[in-house]
Amino acid sequence: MTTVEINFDGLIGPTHNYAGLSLGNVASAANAGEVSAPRQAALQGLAKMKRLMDLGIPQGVLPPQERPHVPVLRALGFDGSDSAVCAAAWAADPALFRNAFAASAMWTANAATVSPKPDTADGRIHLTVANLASMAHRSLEAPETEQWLRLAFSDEAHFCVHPPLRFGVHFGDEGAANHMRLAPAHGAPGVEVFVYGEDRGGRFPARQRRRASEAVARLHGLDPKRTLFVAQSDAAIQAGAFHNDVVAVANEHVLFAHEHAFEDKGAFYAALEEALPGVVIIEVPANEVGLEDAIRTYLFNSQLISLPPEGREPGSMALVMPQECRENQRVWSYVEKLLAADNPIREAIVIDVRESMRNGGGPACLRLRVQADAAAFAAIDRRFLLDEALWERLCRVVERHWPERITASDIGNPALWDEVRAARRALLTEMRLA
Ligand code: SUG
Repeated sequence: MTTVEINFDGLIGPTHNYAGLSLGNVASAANAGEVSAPRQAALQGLAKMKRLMDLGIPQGVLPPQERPHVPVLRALGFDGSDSAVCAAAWAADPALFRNAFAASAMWTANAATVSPKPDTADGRIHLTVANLASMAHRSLEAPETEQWLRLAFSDEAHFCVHPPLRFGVHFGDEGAANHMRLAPAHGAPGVEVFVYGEDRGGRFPARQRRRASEAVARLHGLDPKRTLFVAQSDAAIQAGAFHNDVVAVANEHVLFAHEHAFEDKGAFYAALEEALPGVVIIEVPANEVGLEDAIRTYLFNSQLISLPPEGREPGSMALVMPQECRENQRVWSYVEKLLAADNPIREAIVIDVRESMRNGGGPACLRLRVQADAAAFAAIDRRFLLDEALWERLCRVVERHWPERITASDIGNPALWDEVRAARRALLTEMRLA
């Protein structure tokens, strides 16, 4: 077995709701207060995992985190039983409680930054847990994320898991969503591209600090000659591209990016071409797909994947894209043109992750990529790897335990708190993680 790429998707948790918590994420703001469908959301996510598994691509899964996050509420002075803590927090500060209720750990592209063996000085796979300091609800995720990653990747002969960066927003780090790796093949040495934002006083904040990216590159022992730090364009951030993966995606030697993704694209493309001769840069012109359409449809938040060679031209890739792309005439015309042109992207696989999309999370947000050779693959804790049987069992747990819908006022309902806690417990038991 050569080096494979495993997608670790976050299983969408039973508290999935629309609370409008993310400034700069236009979908989250637009849908604030709407009724969510957690059961359907989780089944959509599971269907996406199955679709990739059926293509022969290894698939992993990370469980939802404990929400409501009772420990953080206790640490803020609410006490009593778990239910009493929640009731007191909801009564005193509903906005705080909504932050402690978010299911946002589903977007595992923000769980960590991952550098595979061929890029690191010690030849191990390095993972740095993202601190997600910029948004209150997301800043709660790091400790449990670290716990799961340490369990899944516990074999120190192959993996090195780093804790989240300190210094809060000063070193704001949002993980793989602002990181791209380009290489001739998954198993070959690659160029790691860290995309950061610079606050220019606009209405929306930049979330990824350059210093954070530099720290991650140091911790992973990356070769400076094959490491690029690139500023995200402020125009993209202000249009609602709060992470780079909303306007660009890379796979092997292919970069697929919007014309306005980067502040100085000329310098970036030149540096990339020098570091990786043979790189294919597919730039989508703004007059064909404007930033607004790109952000509404999440074309660039597609998963760009290498397809197994059976029955295909070698080196064929596919974009696993949200159905919102199919529904937008301008974007779909572009996709049809792209598929007909001479480049490695041969297929568009259209999927439905509408519930996640309505919070600004597309297919690529829902997965963390880990590239592993045969020995590292064998060393991953099997409980986090999906096969047909586990997939079936997870679907049954979701169907049985996940709430059908959550309204804005349900978030303060004690019966719902009990229901979602029991749902997560049932899932952890099924995954043998309880
Ligand atoms: O951080 N949405 C997430 C979406 C993350 C998407 N991830 C990537 N682009 N990789 C965020 O803004 C909304 C939650 C709410 O409003 O209820 C939210 O957290």
